Amino acid sequence: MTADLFEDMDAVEPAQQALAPGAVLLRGFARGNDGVLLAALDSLLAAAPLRHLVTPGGHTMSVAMSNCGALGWVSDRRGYRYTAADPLSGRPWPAMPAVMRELAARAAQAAGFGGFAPDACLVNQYLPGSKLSLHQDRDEQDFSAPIVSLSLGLPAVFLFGTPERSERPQRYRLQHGDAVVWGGPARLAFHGVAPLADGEHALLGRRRINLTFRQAG
Ligand code: MD3
Ligand code: FE
Repeated sequence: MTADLFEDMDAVEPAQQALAPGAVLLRGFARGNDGVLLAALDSLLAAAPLRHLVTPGGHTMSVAMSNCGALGWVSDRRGYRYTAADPLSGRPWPAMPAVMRELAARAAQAAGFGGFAPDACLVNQYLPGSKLSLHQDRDEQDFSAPIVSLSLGLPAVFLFGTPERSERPQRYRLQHGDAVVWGGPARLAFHGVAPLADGEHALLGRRRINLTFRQAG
């Protein structure tokens, strides 16, 4: 009886955890929509396949990336930027599926950021061993909008620092269905992902997908 009541409350309002001022973790926020999300993801990746981008320094990233929405984030020897067309195909990035846009807006709302209207969603795929070095996200026009991330598949250790690179980052385990909203003083924090541990996820197999929603333009 009591257990049922608490399950119902979780479904309506998932647990919120403040990681830092402006950074809110919504555990399991997208879990109930994972099937729809993965179907939408499959069709967008068929139009804009995952690929390993090269950094301006000439390193090939271990994370494979694609995008949907009006703008997509790309990197090459010339630098980092947002583009309206996929450089692989020359065509516009696939439209952002409504389920993704709406989940991102609802997560932002739950964290206190009303009116979030992302125009870019970066898709990151991690296989065992893939990692993302500490960095800031600063290629967007307006840092007053938050960034929303959704994690799917294998769990990852997320490294969360401060706007000063020198500060030692905190570590958080991000799991299937978790949403995190990064706004206000957290918006320019250094962050990264530790090398993905091997494992098997019931829906995604041996990989982790992270979606980051941005107001880029
Ligand atoms: C904190 N992605 O795509 S998501 C990225 O798990 C990126 O794939 C990671 O960092 C991933 O740029 C982390 C969490 C995240 C995203 C953006 C942030 C945390 C952030 C922007 C500012 C501060
Ligand atoms: Fe980032």
